[in-house]
Amino acid sequence: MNGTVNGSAHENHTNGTGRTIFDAVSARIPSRAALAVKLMTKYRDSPIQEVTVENVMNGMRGLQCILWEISETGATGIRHHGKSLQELEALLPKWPGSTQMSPEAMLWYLYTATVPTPAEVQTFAAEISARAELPLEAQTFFDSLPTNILPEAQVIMMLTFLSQYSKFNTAVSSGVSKDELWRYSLEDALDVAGRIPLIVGRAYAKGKGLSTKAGFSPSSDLAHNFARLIGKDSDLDFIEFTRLCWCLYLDHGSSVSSHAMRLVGSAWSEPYTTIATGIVGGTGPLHAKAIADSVNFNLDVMSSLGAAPTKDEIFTYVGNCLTQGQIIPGYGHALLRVPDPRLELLRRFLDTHPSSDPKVHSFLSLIRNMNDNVPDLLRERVRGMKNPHPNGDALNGCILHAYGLPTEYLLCFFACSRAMGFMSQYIWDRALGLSMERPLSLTMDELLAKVQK
Ligand code: NMX
Ligand code: MLT
Repeated sequence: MNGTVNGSAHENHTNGTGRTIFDAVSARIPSRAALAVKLMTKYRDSPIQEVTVENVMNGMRGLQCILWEISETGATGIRHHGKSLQELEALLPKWPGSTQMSPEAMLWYLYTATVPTPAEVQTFAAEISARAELPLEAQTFFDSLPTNILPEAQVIMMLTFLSQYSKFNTAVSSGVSKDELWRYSLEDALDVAGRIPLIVGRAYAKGKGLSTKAGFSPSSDLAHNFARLIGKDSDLDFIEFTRLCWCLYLDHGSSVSSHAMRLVGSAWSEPYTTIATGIVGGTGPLHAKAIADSVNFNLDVMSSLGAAPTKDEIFTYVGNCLTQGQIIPGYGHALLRVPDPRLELLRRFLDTHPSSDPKVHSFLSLIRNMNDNVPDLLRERVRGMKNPHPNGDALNGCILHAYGLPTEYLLCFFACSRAMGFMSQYIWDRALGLSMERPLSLTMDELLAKVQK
């Protein structure tokens, strides 16, 4: 057995088909640990950047100060271990029968910086699938939650309930060496990867009055299993889109949700509660709540202007919102300074999977029309806005809505992906023995005194 506390963890499902994720992470640790030591000895006091007043006043924008092992983020889009999403799309093995990126393959890559073989992807998927179960008392707890609580609140509560099953926590309290804690966090990470789609699926089933009996099939991948849980087993386009979306949103550096998890996890909070924190971060309308807000905004536009408004009509409608001081969801980005590269992949999916339903077709062409025209208005009206382009949230939720996923489940849908992706950072934080986050804080008076000195 790998990574068990007192033999309590699952046996890994190698099936003789290749390395397990534990083997692959373990193989990478010596070289990364050596690099960490080099940085912290030879270059410990070397400056990399000046800190300006703007960095401090402006939510740490532009400050390169959080170590992120799995990706580099910049103005033009994310690179995971040096590779763009487009490059990874070409490189990573696909799930049999799928044309889209595989979340399992991408996750493996995030954890290990190596492209998995198809056999490794199968083994990894089986490993996660085998962990997709909920203890009976957790099921009872979940069933006892009233349905008038938001799905994300139910998921957050369930995750905090599940913290009692954290193998990482058990390892810490049993005095396991710091050097070995990554194994237990990886145990939890794999449990969470199986459990979070299950929890979200149950929240959906409960809200919709569907049977909650569906479980994971070991021969299906995560996306297909999730679709089964929410009764969309036969909607192949939905399954394909889930694969793509989950790959695109696993990680985007220290975004609010990820940074929240990074901060909390840095104090060794166990993975379940850490992930709940990330979902809390996602509830902000400037961050992931923008996904649902964008769908609702576009539905309002459609009911006011119809499916094919002119540019003038769009300008008048959106202009009025701006006059009222509203934020237009789905436009702008705190980091990107070009159109969100994820949009290109989302749009390509739409082009290659056109809907035969005329209502869906007209809603999605309205979004395209909005995405083409709103930036011109934002350029004109919101002078300080650094990036008037649509971001991924202008489209991702709209496509899911068109597939019949109601807006109230969108945050949870994306939480599955962000939770799984972030855990690849969490385990590296433990493997490299990185410190708890604790920056210094200062008042505006102190800031002024510093610059006037
Ligand atoms: N609608 C109206 N005003 C905006 C928008 C927008 N979509 N985006 C930025 N602004 C305003 C912003 O409020 C700020 O105003 P002020 O100077 O009065 O404070 C000004 O433009 C400059 O903002 P930026 O520096 O360009 O953007 P910032 O880094 O502060 O914020 C976001 C980035 C993403 C928070 C902001 O663009 C926004 O609120 N967008 C809408 C919500 C959204 O779509 N969020 C999803 C984020 C991306 N994602 O992929 O998850
Ligand atoms: C994300 O993927 O969470 C967004 O692009 C937000 C961000 O990067 O800040």
